[in-house]
Amino acid sequence: MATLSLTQCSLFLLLITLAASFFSPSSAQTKCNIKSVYQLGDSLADAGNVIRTPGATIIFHADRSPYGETFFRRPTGRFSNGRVITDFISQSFKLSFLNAYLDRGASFTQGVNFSVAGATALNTSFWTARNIRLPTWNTPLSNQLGIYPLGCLPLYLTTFPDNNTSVYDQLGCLRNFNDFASYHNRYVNRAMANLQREFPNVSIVYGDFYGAILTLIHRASFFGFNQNTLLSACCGTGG
Ligand SMILES: *[C@@H]1O[C@H](CO)[C@@H](O)[C@H](O)[C@H]1NC(C)=O
Ligand SMILES: *[C@@H]1O[C@H](CO)[C@@H](O)[C@H](O)[C@H]1NC(C)=O
Ligand SMILES: *[C@@H]1O[C@H](CO)[C@@H](O)[C@H](O)[C@H]1NC(C)=O
Ligand SMILES: *[C@@H]1O[C@H](CO)[C@@H](O)[C@H](O)[C@H]1NC(C)=O
Ligand SMILES: CC(=O)N[C@H]1CO[C@H](CO)[C@@H](O)[C@@H]1O
Repeated sequence: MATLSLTQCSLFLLLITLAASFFSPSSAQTKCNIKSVYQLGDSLADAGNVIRTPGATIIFHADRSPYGETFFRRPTGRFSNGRVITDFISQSFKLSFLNAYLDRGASFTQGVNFSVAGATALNTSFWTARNIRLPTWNTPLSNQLGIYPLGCLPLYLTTFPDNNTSVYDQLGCLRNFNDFASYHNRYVNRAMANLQREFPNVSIVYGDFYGAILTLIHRASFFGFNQNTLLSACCGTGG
């Protein structure tokens, strides 16, 4: 992987973290100035790759309003009304926002954003061998990526409704999907431990999105969310 031939002061994010405070005091942030950030991921961190992938905007609409309306004031391909978490990390290191790697002519001197919405951890041949069809624009990442509690997402709650109340946990999330996400994330942690052994001089950070989102749902009022509409989407698919 080309991204691993990094200098000591590059940050290699397999995932995105909720805040710079996730970094321990002994981390790269305090030892040296971070000069660049390399991001891999999916729609949680996509800064404009999928909208540059031919055909993808038929399903992924981050090229249009209301995406981007509160910060960039225009859609940038981020799956957010404003910045994605990588943008906050870059800002905290006083770096410019990461450019999408498909953005021809953009500057990559401070790192690059490889995240693509809908990315799969396994490559396309894995799926076709099992007769599972993916969209032709699917962008596989050879890396394992952590995922959030899928069973709490409005999209999944809407797509897989169930009259059997015991399939939901006390938060109203679908248990099976969350168990599956936890299982996946356990393997991500193992893979990252191996990667860290292989590249001892690179800071590899695991952002625990799963735990962070569960905390957010548990303490919704504290974070300023309305408990009653927490698991509903404002618009679009699900809710
Ligand atoms: C897909 O992944 C498998 C397993 O990691 C690997 O053996 C294979 O070479 C990869 N195929 C492509 C087309 O990258
Ligand atoms: C749930 O129950 C309602 C009313 O009995 C029924 O119309 C609906 O199809 C059921 N939904 C599912 C997902 O089983
Ligand atoms: C409801 O779901 C639980 C947990 O998945 C399952 O054990 C139980 O058999 C289901 N009940 C019915 C009536 O389908
Ligand atoms: C890691 O950094 C140390 C100190 O700069 C250096 O001695 C060592 O060779 C480096 N190891 C690798 C694998 O690059
Ligand atoms: C704000 C900024 O400079 N970020 C860039 C990140 O990538 C997107 C997509 O390439 C660009 O539109 C932004 O300009």
